[in-house]
Amino acid sequence: MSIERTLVLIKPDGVTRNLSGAILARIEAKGYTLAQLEMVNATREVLEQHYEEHVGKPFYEPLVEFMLSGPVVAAIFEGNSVIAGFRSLAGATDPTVAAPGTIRGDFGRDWGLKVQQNLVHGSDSVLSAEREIGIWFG
Ligand code: RTP
Ligand code: MG
Repeated sequence: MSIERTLVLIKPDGVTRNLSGAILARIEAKGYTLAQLEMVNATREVLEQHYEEHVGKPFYEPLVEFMLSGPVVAAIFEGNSVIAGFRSLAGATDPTVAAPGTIRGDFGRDWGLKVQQNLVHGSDSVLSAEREIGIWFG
């Protein structure tokens, strides 16, 4: 057993398309427990910290602009191996190849947009989860 915490973000595409409830329900249905939940208008400062590993990549600026385009739902979920488990539920980064049944495979968009509008973010390691939870929840 490895009880972990992960940071989940529902990106502006998920919020504006009224998918927040459906996405949270899928995560809870898999057995993960909601520990904290907040709706926020992200600031550029927060996004610069959150996406610091991507600074300089071609999609970085469009990604930050996209994340500033509307409210974001930030959540902490807890559970056994929730970090890998949530990423598996989210599916591949590119919605075009994300498997059907995953959040991104079922709902995500990559139709010639500047950045993949793939609905959710999930931390990718124990270290990034703690770092990202600190950024979004202090
Ligand atoms: P995330 O961090 O959002 O959970 O997604 P990820 O690990 O699957 O993907 P990552 O490589 O960390 O990229 C962060 C987000 O940047 C956008 N992106 N667009 N070539 C592109 O158009 C591109 N590449 C990345 C996506 O929104 C991705 O989730
Ligand atoms: Mg990532």
